[in-house]
Amino acid sequence: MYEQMVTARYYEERLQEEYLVGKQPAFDISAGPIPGELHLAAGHESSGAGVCIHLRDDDTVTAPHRPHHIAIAKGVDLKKMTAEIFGRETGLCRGKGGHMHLFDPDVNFACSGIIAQGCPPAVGAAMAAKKRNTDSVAVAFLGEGAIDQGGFLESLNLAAVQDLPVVFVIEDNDWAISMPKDRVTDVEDGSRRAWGFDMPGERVDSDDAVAVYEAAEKAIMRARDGNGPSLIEVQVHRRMGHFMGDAEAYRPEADIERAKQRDSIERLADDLRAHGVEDDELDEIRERAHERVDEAIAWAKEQPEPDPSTAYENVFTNPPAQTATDGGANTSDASSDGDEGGDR
Ligand SMILES: Cc1ncc(C[n+]2csc(CCOP(=O)(O)OP(=O)(O)O)c2C)c(N)n1
Ligand SMILES: [Mg+2]
Repeated sequence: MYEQMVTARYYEERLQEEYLVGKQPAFDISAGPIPGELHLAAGHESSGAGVCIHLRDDDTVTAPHRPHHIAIAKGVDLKKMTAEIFGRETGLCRGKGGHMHLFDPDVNFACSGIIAQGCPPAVGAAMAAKKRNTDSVAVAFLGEGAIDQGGFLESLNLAAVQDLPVVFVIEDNDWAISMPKDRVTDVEDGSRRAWGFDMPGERVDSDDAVAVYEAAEKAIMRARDGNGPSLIEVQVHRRMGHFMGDAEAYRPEADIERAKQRDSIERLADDLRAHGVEDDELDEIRERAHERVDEAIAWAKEQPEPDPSTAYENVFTNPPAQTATDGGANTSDASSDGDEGGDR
């Protein structure tokens, strides 16, 4: 878990550096090697690592718009994921998805920029696992800002009524962009949403990866043993802005400070030391993680950019008339074009 967490933290530190290249002095979001939005998950690492350590490749994970720590812990190929974030041809989605739309069928991982969107597909994956008589499970991660979405609540209901092997994990970082949690819900403990669906709900109230590990173990074993769904809420902290470039004028300074002080990585390191792990060993893990990240980023930056002529392959839209290759008469469904990679 420590290795996954330090990998995720360092990965994002490196992405942050790469992201800022070419974007300043006036912040130009479309410039540089990583154009578009970038939502960093520094401060969320305990949830990804503490949950995914219990999962196998054949288990499904869906994640929201802040996905890197979860993708890394689920075992998504770091090189292909990085190439995707840099918009390269060899990326997980041929550079068309970017950082919010990673999709890796090898380890059954997907994420989306639409909040709570991962819940129905996770329930679908759980239903498929049950119908196939396997003991695979599905886990849907979402932010506390998404717990009033219909997709989430309907997913809880279907999962409960059909006893499906799915676990919902709410990452509560107290903020939904600039909106504090207490302005959108009177329910302080999001795991209580489970009560209305007669399923177990548990909140991990601290940045303690070991406590997440224990709560997730119970929920995932329950799902794997055929005993139905559970809901977990994990308190995490957003160490950064909502996205890169967010000046956070809405956020009290003390809240930013608090987020930085409650570091689940430091806490886990302290726990490990208390259990006899030497500093040398922790250094070694960190070095190995840094090497892996640096290698993935260097590899991704050398990858080719996609050929512009492939822009409308494998997407659910047609080219605008003036750019259509058939002279503007294209009325076909572009999603059926381009057989290569069509399974993605
Ligand atoms: C259905 C939908 N509505 C609105 C948005 C815009 N949006 C993007 S992130 C976000 C807040 C998400 O907050 P939370 O779920 O707590 O996740 P966090 O960013 O804190 O990790 C919103 C409203 C969206 N992506 N999808
Ligand atoms: Mg949030």
